[in-house]
Amino acid sequence: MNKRRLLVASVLSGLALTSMGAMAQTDTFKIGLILPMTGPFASTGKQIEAAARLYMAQNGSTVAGKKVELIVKDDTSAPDVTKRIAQELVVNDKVSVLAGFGLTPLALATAPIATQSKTPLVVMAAATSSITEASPFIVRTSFTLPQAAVAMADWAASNQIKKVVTLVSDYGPGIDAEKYFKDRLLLNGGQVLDTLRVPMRNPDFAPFLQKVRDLKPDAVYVFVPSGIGAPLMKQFAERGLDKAGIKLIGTGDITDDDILNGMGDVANGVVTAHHYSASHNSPLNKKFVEAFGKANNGLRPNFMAVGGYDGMRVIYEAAKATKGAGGQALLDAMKGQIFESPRGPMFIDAQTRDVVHNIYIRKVEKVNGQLYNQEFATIKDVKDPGKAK
Ligand code: VNL
Repeated sequence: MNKRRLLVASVLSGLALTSMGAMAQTDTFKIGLILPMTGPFASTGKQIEAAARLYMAQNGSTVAGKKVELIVKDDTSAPDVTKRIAQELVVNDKVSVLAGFGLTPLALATAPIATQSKTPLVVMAAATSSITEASPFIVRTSFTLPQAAVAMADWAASNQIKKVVTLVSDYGPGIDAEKYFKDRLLLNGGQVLDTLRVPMRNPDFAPFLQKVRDLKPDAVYVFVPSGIGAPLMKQFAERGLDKAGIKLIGTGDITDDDILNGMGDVANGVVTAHHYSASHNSPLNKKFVEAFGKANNGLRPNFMAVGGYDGMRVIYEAAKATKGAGGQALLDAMKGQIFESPRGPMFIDAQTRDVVHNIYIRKVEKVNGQLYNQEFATIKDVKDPGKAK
């Protein structure tokens, strides 16, 4: 008798467990957010996580009747770690979406996981043009380097900057930044005196900046990833390039809002092209910057934060449309989304799954004693030039 009772009890509790398990699965919508939270690119992780949490605080933690669970993991910016974490999130946690991806190599390493498991992968930071072609399940809410580079080359050529030396981080986004700037400047009748590439990790800019000084260009055009702009800027001044009349221009990654205010006078007047400035003049952005600061000890959101915030928007709206279903349906509901971002108008091109948005030309200026990228010209609805074949 006892035996029978035990058996019934265990069958019942087993049933309870499975139905609870099933419930947990269908009643939650899991987002795996993989970011560099430690190491030289930790500011990117910090900004994106803060933005994702802000989006959830403002838009509720349920979507399509399901509880949204954000699982944040630190990949330490090592591609093999990103890939392993993604695999675990898909297999063990059964996430509906993989998101984050602070650097190009991290996104590229993980692309096969998205394809094999048919899991939408939202790139919130990495910006090499080709990333979206690495998997049909990749959607991007950050930007692409060619978008910013072409705009910068057009501005330079029409502003008496004819002779330029390029100086970029030696990996995907840097190569894009160099190529698209150079080709466009040449097309505009300008000259590129040299193309310098610095190591991506722990770069020593001094010998490269000395070379720039010796070549006496009108300007040096720079790409370094978010968080690395400050030492570059410091050495630019220390080597006396500003005194020698050499201008500093680049993509907005060098005047990153996360660290811009600490760069001091050397940053003042630097002109860059990018899709987001914390001082973008719109009611939506003012609200975003204020709420972000309030929730994060006064921290200023940078372009990484906006990529994370908009990425969450794309995920939430897609989940609403599919009533929480994942896979191909969720991916399809991400394509073609059009909305107002803190950066301005933006949409996800349904063909390329890449972001289309305005690129702004900005100049660093002091506003109420603080350095900001002040937008003064707009190139509207820019598609990724890397795909306009
Ligand atoms: C990348 C591009 C990374 C732009 C960045 O900062 C950036 C990338 C970490 O694609 O690796 O500003």
